[in-house]
Amino acid sequence: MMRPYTAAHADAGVATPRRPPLTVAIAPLTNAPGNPDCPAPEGRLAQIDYGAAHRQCMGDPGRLVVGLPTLGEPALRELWQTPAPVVTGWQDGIGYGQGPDLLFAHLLLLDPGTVDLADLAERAYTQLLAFIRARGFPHPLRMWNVLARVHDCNRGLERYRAFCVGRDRALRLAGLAPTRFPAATAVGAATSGLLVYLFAGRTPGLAVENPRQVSAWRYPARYGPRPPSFARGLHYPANGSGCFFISGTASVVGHRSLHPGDLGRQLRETLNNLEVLTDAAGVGRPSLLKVFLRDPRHLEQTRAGLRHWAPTGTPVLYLHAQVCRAELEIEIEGVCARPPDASQ
Ligand code: 3EB
Repeated sequence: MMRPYTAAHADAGVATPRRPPLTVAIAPLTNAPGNPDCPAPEGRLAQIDYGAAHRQCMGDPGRLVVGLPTLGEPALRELWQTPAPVVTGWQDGIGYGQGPDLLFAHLLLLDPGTVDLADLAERAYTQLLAFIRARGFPHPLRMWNVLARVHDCNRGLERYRAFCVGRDRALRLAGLAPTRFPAATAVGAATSGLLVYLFAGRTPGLAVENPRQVSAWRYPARYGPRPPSFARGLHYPANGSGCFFISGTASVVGHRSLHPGDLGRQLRETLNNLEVLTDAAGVGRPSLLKVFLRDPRHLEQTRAGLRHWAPTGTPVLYLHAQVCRAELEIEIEGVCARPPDASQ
């Protein structure tokens, strides 16, 4: 039942031996590693489960429960595997799994709403960036941000926009130029807490921007005092054990949201954006997709629309989440992989 997809990229001119590739798969919640009945395999870099509330698992630092409900049956989880042994541990509230080429790390901060979310986001990012640097993986490649009450007000600013202020401060203080920003997703959850988790690398990735979209870090000030600091997509070649990370992608053209409130049109625009981005990156169709829906009633319509676009058998994980612009109904992220044969 588990459908692994291999993420491998041609790594021209690299003298070091190619490692076996990274794989990312989604699997049913049952009969999968992480079940009490089924111990974690050697090379499990990260296991991301979805549930009602965020939860770090003290006994298993490589496992994270993200407080977003999955839509449809059966409940699914995400598994990231590297063939080499993975070291896991805890440090100052950060849980991690470390493979040879990638570091997985997660941090969950209390977010009572009395603290400025800009300050909280800056703290989370500063802590995570210092941690990955100290472990020898200084390059943030792919980051997920899950916020509570994303559209509520934080000192006169929408909370998502306050989050962007703090994230941008921390990334810039860490000396990261915008061209080195990671691929990212930022969504709202019904559960409390600020959850940030990531993959980081020993070497930098290569950011790819979307020709149909203004780079998020160049958004005009009408979307908030500091723009969202992320790249639309990012290549990470790493000895053949890499992939292309696709950021959360929505019905944004230029910098504007198109088709407010219209799921069908937003889905088509989003798929168009994904198509143009993967073309620009020189990769094929994503081999794994994650869909964030503001309204769970849109599940069947979205499924039907995606069937025509994603190759048959592409694993798709549907999650109930708030997209960070209030007028957007849907956001889609993904990972692009190539079978190892195709990358030689
Ligand atoms: C957009 O294109 C839609 O703030 O990290 C997508 C992916 C979006 C990531 C983020 C925001 C973020 O602007 C929103």
